[in-house]
Amino acid sequence: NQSYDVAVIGLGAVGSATLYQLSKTGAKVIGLDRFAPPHTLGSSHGETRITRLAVGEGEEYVALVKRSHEIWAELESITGEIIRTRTGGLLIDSGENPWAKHGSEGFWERTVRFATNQQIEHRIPDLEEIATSFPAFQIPTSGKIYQEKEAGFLKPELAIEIQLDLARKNGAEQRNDSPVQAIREKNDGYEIILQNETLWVKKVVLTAGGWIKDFVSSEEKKKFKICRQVLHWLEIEPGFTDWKAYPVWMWGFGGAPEDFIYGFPSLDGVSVKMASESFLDIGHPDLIDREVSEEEQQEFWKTKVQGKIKGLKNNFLKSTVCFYTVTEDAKFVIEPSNGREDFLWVSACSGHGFKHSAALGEVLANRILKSSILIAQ
Ligand code: PYC
Repeated sequence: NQSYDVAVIGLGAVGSATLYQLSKTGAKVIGLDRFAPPHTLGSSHGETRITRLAVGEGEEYVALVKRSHEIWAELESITGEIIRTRTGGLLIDSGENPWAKHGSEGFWERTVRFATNQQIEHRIPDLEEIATSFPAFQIPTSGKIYQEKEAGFLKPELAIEIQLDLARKNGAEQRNDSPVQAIREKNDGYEIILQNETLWVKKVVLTAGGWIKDFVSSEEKKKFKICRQVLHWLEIEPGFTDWKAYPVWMWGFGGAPEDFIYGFPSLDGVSVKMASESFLDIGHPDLIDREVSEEEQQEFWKTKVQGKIKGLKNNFLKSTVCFYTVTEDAKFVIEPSNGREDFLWVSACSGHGFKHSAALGEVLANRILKSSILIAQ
């Protein structure tokens, strides 16, 4: 059997970051993925992800996103590629109803509070100013706006690819198309059962996204909802506004978690990417419908675009499906498996994880390397 110090299972946002960080330490590491990352079947594809510093989901996440920005800057200087683009960001609350998840009640207020506490540069612009600068947003007079300077977007596929490339250059092994059949606990390590091979590893970091459900107990499975998400690229109405100059934006407009839209500046001058969120539990990533029907697009147009966003045509140039793995409180899960610190499982970024992933990889790499076999339950 081949043997390694650490196996990282699942090479998406957090797994690729963990493999990269481990590879810098000289440990003998292997990364495994059921597909060939960066791929379009998980939670980290679709061109862009928002990054913002005042993380309304929890003040404890602010340090993680700040550290991630530093790591991406390091990766950019190593490779000459651009992972993060600072566009500024708007968080709009229609003020008609408290809105949920991005979300939970008071998300806008928490964002402002965390920005103030953490000295994050921000302003509360008035509606007239935003109507002049960004006329696409049809914000009701009850609306309120938070504006953050450091917000912007990340290129998720590029970030994953760079971290995996660098990890391999540092000596990490990477196996694509290698679904793990089972992980068997031994006294001094783990057997990782692949289709035609068994690996022996001292430690495991399981970063399999929604596929974590294949490896945890039935009780633990219940913690995770698998929620299908659809990303749309809508054609720009020529001459209305300069969509390339827009910030990233998030907008809550009602009392349900789905009463939420977000979007990006146009990258190509032809289309704008925007999306909503769904919290319906599909059960397992393998059960997700990957097709997007015209009916679904028209429903999105009617309920999420019409009356809210101007300067876009009812013409969907592209729609793609990804998913969130979601916990009840939208907090991340990092847990020793069976009480063993030498097997960490990590999941459920609940739709707000990508911006934290580089730093999470660093945290996980440090923690797994320091771990000894058993901790008291
Ligand atoms: O975490 O910034 C975020 C986000 C926006 C929309 C979905 N996730």
